[in-house]
Amino acid sequence: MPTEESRPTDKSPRPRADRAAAPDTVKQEALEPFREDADGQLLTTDQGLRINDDQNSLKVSPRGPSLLEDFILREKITHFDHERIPERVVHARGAAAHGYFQVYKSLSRYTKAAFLQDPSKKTPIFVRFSTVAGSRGSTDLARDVRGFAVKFYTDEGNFDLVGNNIPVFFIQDAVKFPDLIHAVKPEPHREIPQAASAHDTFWDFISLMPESTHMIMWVMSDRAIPRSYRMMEGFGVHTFRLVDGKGTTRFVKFHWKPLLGVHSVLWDEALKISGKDPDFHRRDLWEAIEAGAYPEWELGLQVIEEADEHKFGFDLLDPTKIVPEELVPVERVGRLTLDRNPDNFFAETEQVAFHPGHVVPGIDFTDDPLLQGRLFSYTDTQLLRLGGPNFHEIPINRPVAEIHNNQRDGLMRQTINRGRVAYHPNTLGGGCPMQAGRAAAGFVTYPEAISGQKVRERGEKFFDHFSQATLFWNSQSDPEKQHIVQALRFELGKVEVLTIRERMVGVLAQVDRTLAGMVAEGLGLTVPAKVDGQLNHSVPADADPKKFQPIHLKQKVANSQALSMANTVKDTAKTRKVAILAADGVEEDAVGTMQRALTAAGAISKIVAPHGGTLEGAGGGEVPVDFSLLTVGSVLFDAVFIPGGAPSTRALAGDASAVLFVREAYKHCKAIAASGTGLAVLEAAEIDAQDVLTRREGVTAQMAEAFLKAIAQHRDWSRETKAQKVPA
Ligand code: HDE
Repeated sequence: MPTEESRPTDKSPRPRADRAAAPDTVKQEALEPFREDADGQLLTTDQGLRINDDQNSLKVSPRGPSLLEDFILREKITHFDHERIPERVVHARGAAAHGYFQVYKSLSRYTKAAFLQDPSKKTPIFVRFSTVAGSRGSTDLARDVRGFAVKFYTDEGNFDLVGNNIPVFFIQDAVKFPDLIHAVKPEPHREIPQAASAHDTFWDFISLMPESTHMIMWVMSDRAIPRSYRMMEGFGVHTFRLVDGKGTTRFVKFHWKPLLGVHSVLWDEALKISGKDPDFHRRDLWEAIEAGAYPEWELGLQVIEEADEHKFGFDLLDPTKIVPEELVPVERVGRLTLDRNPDNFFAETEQVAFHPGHVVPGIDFTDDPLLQGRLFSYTDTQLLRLGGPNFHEIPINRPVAEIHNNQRDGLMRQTINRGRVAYHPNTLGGGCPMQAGRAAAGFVTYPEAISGQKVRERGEKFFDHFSQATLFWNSQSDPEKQHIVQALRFELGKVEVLTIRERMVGVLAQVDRTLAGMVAEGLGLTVPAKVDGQLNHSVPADADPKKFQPIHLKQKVANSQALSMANTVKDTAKTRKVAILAADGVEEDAVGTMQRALTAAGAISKIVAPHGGTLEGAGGGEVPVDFSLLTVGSVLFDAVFIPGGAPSTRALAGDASAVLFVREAYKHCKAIAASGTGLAVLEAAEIDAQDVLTRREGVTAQMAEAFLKAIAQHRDWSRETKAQKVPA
């Protein structure tokens, strides 16, 4: 039994419930003493000595040798030499923001977690989004799963929900994680390719590990190339437990649903964005928050009674499976808002340390073997990355709840613990710090009943590797299916060893023969009747491989709407970026009317022109240019508007970069509008005016309205087959 308060003296604890709840600004206030602002200040050394000359080192005569005595030079260079810390072994590339979380109504029926009880309570949070495979400096637009890690600074301690934007994972057991990551990372002999899964070692591994197939379907879909961090879902992936005030437990899957809907770019765009703006997602998040267009997500829960644990055609402990929303609906229970950018990337985004083991009373773990492995990994990795056991004292990692324990010392210790006692039990310290009883929100592990033999095995249902991969495929719209096929053709097309490609086509045939056929065609292969040898190579020595081969279990759901982005929110053009393509002689009225309509709808418009500075308008006015054509591409925008003005559109029609700009927007199925002589630019780009929005007579409010509707649709996929013939 867990020990309740042990109190050798009459000192009484201050139960957390008795303390005033921390205000939502508490984390920002806590960070304040650590913030530094050099405005109007004099330059000093790290010791506070004011520096008179920061231009010259100390030398014997102007052309003589430097002196070891120069403590200012040495301090500066030494600090510089030590600026780098190891980047995260995975999820190295990321961007983050501050915000808050608010529950809609008390969740006491499910959990006793204090931050989920009171709808008026705003819990401060810090969220970090990331890619997995690439280095810290790699492109944001890699085809990859995105990390979606949320740190809740609750009054009961930090709760970290360290999830991804894809609800399943590649592997079922933590022991395979280093293998997976070694396979996907740049190949070790020549460190190629960066931030890409399109290479032999990744597909060699995947083709031997059928448990990855479901995840592969997601990663080959456009989910792996989001339009924005603000437009992707988040998932806790594992099944967790909720524990209520009476000690009753239920299983839970955590979801984040973006209010702007789930949207992606096309692979061709991703490749081009990687060149035009490799910081695309990072910039997008930063700019939205600076503009006050705060990104928002709803927290969703799929709650499953403990008694229902075994009623599904999959195992709840298997992280390669989803719980279809048709079987257990997602309850939307609260909202996350990001409203503040970090002040300093390194201090906050780089040094933040997440850990799935950071939980609060009312939230507990399951025996998912991937989750169990993660519980070990995250502290371990911080010890290396952040240099020692005191990383919780780095300002961004400090809980807003007080810390009192007998942990002491270590590298870079900040806390000055007072008193002579650093052990428990004690009488010299009055028994403090005391253990917290349940009433004082002491964490008590859920007493799950377990009995069994020690084995290195997995649950039987874990071996159904393909049913949900097929479910995902069946649930996609036609354009989404096409994109998956193209992604697989691209990825496997980069694989040099033929047998790997062939084996992978064989694996895909287990998901769907049409899918496999389409991929095979692109690779110049045929779908084999049967995979050569056994399907699953993740088999222990001395085991019977037959026992490890995939099984097929009957599933209740054959098609799930929630899995397709075609069914997402498409009712807003908010925060969408529109390029207004113009040159000297543009009609200011057309620009103004459209700009006002876009701004009123919360969209952002930018003037893109052949040169920077300002444009001379047709009416003699000046139109300030935001970007020259040289510095951007339509891949960085959601839509394009070409206003009239004969000299302007003549210049654009004769400018190859302007024509390419429009062609690419068309090819990527984006909303395009042209007014007045703007149609001439469409003609020069050989775009059928029927396929886009045009008005020869100039812009009206109705036209702007129709344009906004088209932007809200994200893309016009009906144009795609035709658009693929566009040379751009
Ligand atoms: Fe992680 N993962 N992971 N992971 N993970 C890390 O921790 C690990 C897994 C996820 O923005 C590391 O602090 C193992 C699943 C995110 O700082 C490391 C296994 C999911 C982030 C680590 C997994 C994730 C990480 C590297 C298999 C989705 C970035 C740096 C057992 C639910 C957090 C660090 C941030 C980071 C280990 C699998 C999500 C090495 C061993 C599944 C979002 O500890």
